[in-house]
Amino acid sequence: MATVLKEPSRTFNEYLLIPGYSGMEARPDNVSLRTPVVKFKKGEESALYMNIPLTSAVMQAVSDDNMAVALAKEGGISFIFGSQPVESQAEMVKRAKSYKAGFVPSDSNLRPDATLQDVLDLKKEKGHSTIAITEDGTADGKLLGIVTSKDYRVSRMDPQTKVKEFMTPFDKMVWGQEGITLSEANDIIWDNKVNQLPIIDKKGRLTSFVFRKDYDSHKENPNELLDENKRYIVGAGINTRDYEERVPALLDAGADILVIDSSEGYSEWQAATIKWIRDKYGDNVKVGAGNVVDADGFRFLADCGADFVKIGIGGGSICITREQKGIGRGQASAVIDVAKARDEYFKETGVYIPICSDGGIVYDYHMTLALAMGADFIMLGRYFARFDESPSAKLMVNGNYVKEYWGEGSARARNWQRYDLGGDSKLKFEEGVDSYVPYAGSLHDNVQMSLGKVKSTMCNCGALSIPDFQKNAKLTLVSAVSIVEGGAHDVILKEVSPGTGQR
Ligand code: MZP
Repeated sequence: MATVLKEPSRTFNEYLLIPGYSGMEARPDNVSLRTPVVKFKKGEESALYMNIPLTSAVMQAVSDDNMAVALAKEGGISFIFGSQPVESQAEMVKRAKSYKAGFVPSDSNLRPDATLQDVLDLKKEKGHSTIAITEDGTADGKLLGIVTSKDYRVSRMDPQTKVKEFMTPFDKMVWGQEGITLSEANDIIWDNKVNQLPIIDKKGRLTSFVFRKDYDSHKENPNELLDENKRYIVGAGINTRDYEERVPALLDAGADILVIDSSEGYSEWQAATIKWIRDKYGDNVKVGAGNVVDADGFRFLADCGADFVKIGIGGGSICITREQKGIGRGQASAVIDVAKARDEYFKETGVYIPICSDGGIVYDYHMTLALAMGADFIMLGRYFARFDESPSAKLMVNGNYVKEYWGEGSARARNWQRYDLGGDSKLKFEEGVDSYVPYAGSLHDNVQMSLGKVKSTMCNCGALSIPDFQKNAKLTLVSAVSIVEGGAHDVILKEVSPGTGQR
C-alpha cells in the first residue's frame, strides 16, 4: 500500500512564532532582508542577492516589464511570464532592462496639426500636462516641439487652434542628447529652470523625458536591485517544451535569471531542461526549478543542478489542483520539509541551494512564517496582482475597485506547457480559476508596509538577518480554538479589522 505520512499537511495559518530575547539593537532599521537567490559553496558568496525576499509570480496577471521595474526598485525580482510567444516575452525583458531610472518614455504625444481640444482631451485621459509634439504623433517620432500648460490659455483661445501655432517649437526648447546621465540631465533642468527635459537621439527623434521630480532615484529607492551596468535585475519564466528557442532569446534580451515554471517539478522534463542549459552555457546562466513539496523532489532538482528550488503545489489562491487532482501539500509542511532537505544537502555537499516558497501567502505574517520555516525568499501572485503596477485591468465591481487575477492553469491563460506531461499540446482540464482581487494601490507603499511588519516580528525574535531568523526562530502549532483568540474577539468592532479583514 501507499506510504502514509504521519504528519498532516499544514498551512501557514496553523503556526505562530514565539518571541525570542531581543536586545536594544533589535530595531526594524537594523534588520537586513538581503537574501541569496542562487546556489553557492560554503564560505563563498552567492552570485545574486535580493535586497528584499520577494519575487513576483510567473503569471500573465502579475509579472510584465512594468512590474519588473517596480519590484526591482524595491529590491526584489519579477519573473516575467512565459505563457506568451518568445518574441513578446523577450521584448518585455528588453524593455525592463533598458528602463533607465528617471528617463521616462513619453506617454502623451500629438502631431503639430492637432488642436488645442486634442491637447485638453489627452491631458484629461493621461493626467499629464507635458505633451511631446512629434512629426508623426508617436513617442519616438522626430521632435518638433512641446506643449505644457504654460503654452495656452483655455479661456482666451479657440479650441480648434492648431498645436503648431502655440507649442514651444524645437529651436526654442531645451533638450538633452541621448547618452547623458541622469545627473547631467538634472543639471540642465535646474540651470534652465524647466520642469522637464526631452531627450533626443542623433536623428532628432524623441527617446524619453526626464522630469524634475525624478532627480534622485537611488535616494528614493535605496534598495533598488541593479546589475553592474546599473540596469534593473530582471527574471523570466521558461517551460520544459520550447527552451531551445526561448532561453537564447531571453538571454539576448538581457534576462539575469530564469526559472522553470511548472506546476510539478519532480520530473525528467526539468532534468532535460536544466541539462540543456548546462551543456550550452555551463554555470553562467542561472536557472531555478520547481515546484516540489518534499525532500525527494528537492534532492532530485538539486542533483539536476538547479540554482534555486521553488516549493508549492496547490496552495496558490487561484489554484484548484488539489480539488481537481488530489495532489499537493499544505505550504507550511512543504517549506519545512524542503528546508530540512536543503540544510542536509548543505551539510553533505557544502553547497547551499536557496529555496523559494511559492504561493499561498494571504496575510503579511505568512511571509514572516515562510522565512522562519527556512525559505530564503517568497514568490507571490495574488499579493502583487492587486497593485497599480500589475498588468491586469482595474475595474469597479459592486462599488469597489478590483483587479483581475487569473491562474496560469485557467482556460484564460492557456498555459498548457506549465501542466504538460506529454501528449497533445493543449490544456486538458483547468487547474486554475479566473477571479478578482481587491485593488490595493501602489506596490511601493504596500511592500514597505508588509516588510515593516516582517522586520518588526524578526526583532521580536531577536533576529537581524534572514539566516539568523531561520536558525533561531521558534514556531508553535496553533489549536483551532486558539486561532479565535488571535483575532479581535469578544468586542463589537467599529471597523473592519486591518489584520484579518473581519468585522
Ligand atoms: P498566490 O500568491 O496567488 O497564492 O499563488 C501564486 C502561485 O500560484 C504562482 O506563483 C504559481 O506557482 C501558482 N499558480 C499559478 N497559476 C496557477 C493555477 O492556475 C497556480 N493553478 O497554481
